Amino acid sequence: MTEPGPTQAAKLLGQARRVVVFTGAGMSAESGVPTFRDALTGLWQRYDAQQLATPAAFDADPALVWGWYEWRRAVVARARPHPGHLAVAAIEAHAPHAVLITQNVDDLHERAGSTDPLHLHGSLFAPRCSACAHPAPTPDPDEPAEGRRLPPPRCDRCSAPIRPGVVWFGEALPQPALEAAAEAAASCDVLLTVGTSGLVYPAAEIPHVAARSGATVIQVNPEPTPLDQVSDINLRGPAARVLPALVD
Ligand code: BJW
Ligand code: ZN
Repeated sequence: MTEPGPTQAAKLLGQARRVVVFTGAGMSAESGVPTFRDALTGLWQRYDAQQLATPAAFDADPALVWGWYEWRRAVVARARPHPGHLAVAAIEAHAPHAVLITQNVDDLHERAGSTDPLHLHGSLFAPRCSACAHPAPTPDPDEPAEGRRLPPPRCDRCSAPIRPGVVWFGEALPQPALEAAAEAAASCDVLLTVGTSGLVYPAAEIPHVAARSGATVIQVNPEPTPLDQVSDINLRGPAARVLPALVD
């Protein structure tokens, strides 16, 4: 028997009552947003993303970390959703019950028409005070030059530095989003995982939860990942090409 492919995946998605779509950085790659592991291009190359995305890095050098995030926010603001983002919105619209769970801190799903994605790792567009958590306005989009350190603005309540509204290593994920994601994964018929390395926990647990609960797991990724083990169908290719073929 041949390996199940896109035709089988499209059929399963088309027939499912409860669908979960779970996305990672590869989902946005073809919109020009580098993946987390490729994020350090240009002048940022001498830094390590895993070390910049930590509370310790922000405490040690807030201007370095704030500058990196402001540069990334400018990259995202210039980016546009691709046909894969539109296909995800179409899958959501077609299924009787659908939940979109994303690890991405960009807003490309929303701009493609997806409603209320669960952002497990926060957002580039929700800065808050690093001390009292009071929400802060997103600064004007005059983008910092690539590689520029930029002192963060200060909280208007307590004057502590403003931090990006993202989840750094060692920090807890937003509890309501994580609970809703785990619940959706435990009760879906089909989970479609797209463009994630499946290495960062607890988010990477989501496809495992679905598989353990008896759901069919479909993976879209050009490269093998640890999620191959729980995937019933592996579609090896880029999101912008593979996803539209699932909704034709
Ligand atoms: C394409 C493509 C194309 C390319 N089409 N595909 C269990 C075991 C071991 C460690 C831990 C564990 N549990 C927790 C940990 C520690 C840690 C962790 O997981 N570390 C691992 C590295 C080992 N986890 C945490 O610290 C988490 N917090 C926590 O556990 O807290 C405990 C706690 C509880 C209670 C109180 C207090 C604490 C937090 C994790 C937060 C992760 N945050 C980041 C940064 C967000 C902000 C930012 O963007 O800067 O989130 S890290 C980074 O990784 C980012 C991403 O969302 C996340 C996942 O990455 P993703 O999306 O998978 O991207 P990549 O780049 O890894 O992969 C891209 C993929 O796309 C590849 O597979 C490509 O092939 C593919 N691709 N082009 C389709 N065109
Ligand atoms: Zn404050």
